[in-house]
Amino acid sequence: MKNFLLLIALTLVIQNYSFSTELKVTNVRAVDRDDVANTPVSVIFDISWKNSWHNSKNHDAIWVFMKFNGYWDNHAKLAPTGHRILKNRSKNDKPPFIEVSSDSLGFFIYPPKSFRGAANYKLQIALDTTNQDISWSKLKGLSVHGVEMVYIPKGSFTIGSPDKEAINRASLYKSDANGKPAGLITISSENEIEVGPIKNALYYWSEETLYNGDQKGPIPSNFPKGYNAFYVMKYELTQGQYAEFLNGIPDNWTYLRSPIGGRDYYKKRGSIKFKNNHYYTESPHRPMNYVSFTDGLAYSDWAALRPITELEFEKAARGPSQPISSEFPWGTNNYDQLERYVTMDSELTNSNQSDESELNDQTRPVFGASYYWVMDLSGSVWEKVITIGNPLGRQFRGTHGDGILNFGNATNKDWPQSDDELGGFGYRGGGYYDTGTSYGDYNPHSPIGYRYYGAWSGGPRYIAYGYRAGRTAEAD
Ligand SMILES: [Ca+2]
Ligand SMILES: [Ca+2]
Repeated sequence: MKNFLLLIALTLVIQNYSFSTELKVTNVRAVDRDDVANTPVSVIFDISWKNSWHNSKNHDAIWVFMKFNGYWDNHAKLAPTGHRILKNRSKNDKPPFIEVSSDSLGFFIYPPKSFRGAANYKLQIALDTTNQDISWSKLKGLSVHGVEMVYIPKGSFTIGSPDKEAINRASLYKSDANGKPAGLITISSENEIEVGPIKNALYYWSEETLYNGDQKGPIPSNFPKGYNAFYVMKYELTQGQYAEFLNGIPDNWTYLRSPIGGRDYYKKRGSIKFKNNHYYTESPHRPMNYVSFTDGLAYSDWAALRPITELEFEKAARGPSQPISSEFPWGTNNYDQLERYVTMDSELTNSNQSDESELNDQTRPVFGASYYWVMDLSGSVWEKVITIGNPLGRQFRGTHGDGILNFGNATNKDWPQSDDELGGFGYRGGGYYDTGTSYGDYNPHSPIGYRYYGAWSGGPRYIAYGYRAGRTAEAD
């Protein structure tokens, strides 16, 4: 302990960041190696977030990663072990779980079992000093970033929707020998899925290949189907997170990635501004709209995450429960109880009577929360997901970003790369277009199984289009 105190003189205090939703990372400082106490170069910071949980079904988690700002090759690698919990200010005094990813690009932290409430820890995270050059000047530019996520456990689930109406919205079903619906498909492994008008194969109605999909397959075994465990962002990507990303990439890449510039950007919920050489927003919690798919992919690569597939979207929404007709992610086929809405001043919020701390399995329809308590999968902004309805989508293998972009673009070879209708992704969940626009099949909420635009790769930046990233879990 004495040696540890001596280290204070050698520490660097780094700019504090606060993040989207209720997540805060503060008091960040780097600590030099101390050979006497056998501590490696490490980073100390406080991390706290509200409404965390770990119950018998699943848990939330923060994906934490670090950047050496000012460097092109700037993603910090973490040591596999040697991390410490310096303080636990949560009401449960059991330690949190810390799981460093096998690619060393970040870690998940989540609370101990039987936990519900505010999580608050002071951590000391060891950096990998073997496989990266760490200088004191590099540490000066260090920033720590966090993303709230939800763990979706391994297990079988059923896709599609049992109502006839959903068939005309290109929902996925089990085919009879002639391509007609003969029940629903249960995904009970990551094995290849046959697609076509073949008995027991996956199939769907399609009047427009560009929108609904090419009705072809197979969906390969290494295409992430949602059977294996994965993490998905608890909320849609926010404007605060996207501003953080823009501040973390080199100047000449911001030309490509910045949404600022369109004449109606600020009229239609856009809030990111640029001042004193810095992107910022006064509405950091607002869902990020005006995000193209290539923007979303660039964010995913930078944050060492990945896009999710439309099958993973259905798993995150419905879990293992049996689909009901026109079902929304909160488990009913109506929004009678829903208190989550976009205000006249463009914020996404819960009405005064409800607070997210009251979310439980019974109040899901109030908060619009999915089976696993993922928020806003239906409603708010449309979610861009990898489609099964196009060869560029089906070649997706679920690789993770490595933190490093190429001139502002994601570099993963298996990810689709274009917004101009070449294909590879599509839209799920419906979107909010403007104050006063009427409700419809997709506006602003769409049932889980509806996928009329499930293979439409057009529509770059727009008021109603958002993004949500994921990551494959390494433990079941
Ligand atoms: Ca949404
Ligand atoms: Ca990359």
